[in-house]
Amino acid sequence: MGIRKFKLAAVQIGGIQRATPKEETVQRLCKLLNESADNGATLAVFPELSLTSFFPRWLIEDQEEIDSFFEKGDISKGVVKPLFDAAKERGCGFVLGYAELTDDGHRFNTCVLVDNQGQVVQKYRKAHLPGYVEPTEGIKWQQLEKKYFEYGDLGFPAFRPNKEWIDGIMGMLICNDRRWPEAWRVYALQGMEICFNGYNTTADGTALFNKVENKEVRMYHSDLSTKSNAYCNSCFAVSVAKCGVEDDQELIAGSLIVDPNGLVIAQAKTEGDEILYADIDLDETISGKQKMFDFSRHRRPELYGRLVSQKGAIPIE
Ligand code: CDV
Repeated sequence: MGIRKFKLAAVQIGGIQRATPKEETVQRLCKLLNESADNGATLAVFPELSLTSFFPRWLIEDQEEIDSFFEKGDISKGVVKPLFDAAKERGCGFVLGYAELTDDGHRFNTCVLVDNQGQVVQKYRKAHLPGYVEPTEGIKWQQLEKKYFEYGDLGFPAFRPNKEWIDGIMGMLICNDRRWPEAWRVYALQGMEICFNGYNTTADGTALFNKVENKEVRMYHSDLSTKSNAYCNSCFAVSVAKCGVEDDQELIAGSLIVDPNGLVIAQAKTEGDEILYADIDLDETISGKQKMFDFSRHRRPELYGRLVSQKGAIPIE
């Protein structure tokens, strides 16, 4: 058995403005990774769309500008290379969210897990895209993820990185995915022991619901999704925000690290760059997986057919 205990850093970052050059942002992320490593972390988790402002809030018509938000081809080369170099140099891997443009022209809201050797171990593409394809009239901020991205096509692939670094079963989700228990359960059915989720969640909700939602309620929903799914799947969960004011729009903070009981180990206190640390022992997932949530003894898949045969609710008469 390899390394089951390690120090994790959840790296919350404050807003990234539209005008900020990516090189500058990558330097900021490198500094935060170095600080995480200085404090003994061997894995740093960054949020969704960590390289740019949350551009789906705007209807952008200029294709060149749209393209400027995306990373084309191999993420380990080009503008993000210094972060890969830092990971290798410091022996501290990372999870990073970014907008991906594939060589054959597909666009996804993506994240990668990079190990302590600076190698990409796994890629995940956001499955549950919120928002709309078309802009909504009369509102200041849009939610156009369905316009700029395709639905993730990789499913929910659990993975094991190299054992000499961390010997565990991992999964990744992106922002809205955390609200969908099905995604967590598909991972948990592959034995997932820790789940990483980066988010960019707006503090009011106008773009989705055409009404202002209470910020505290939105924070509560974000926490609840992470805690309840960690408990019901007996895994650690790490949810990390890009937060604060970004181009005039407020994003919630509240990044947190949760244990397999759904209890909070660490939670952010600020609405800007802030690193949370936790000593993770993956063996803490075993008890829940062997008792309350021993799937092989207690699940009743023969009764769950609707979960995969039906999409929307069909209310009974
Ligand atoms: N970036 C996101 O996926 N945001 C959604 C909002 C739009 C509901 C979220 O789940 O936080």
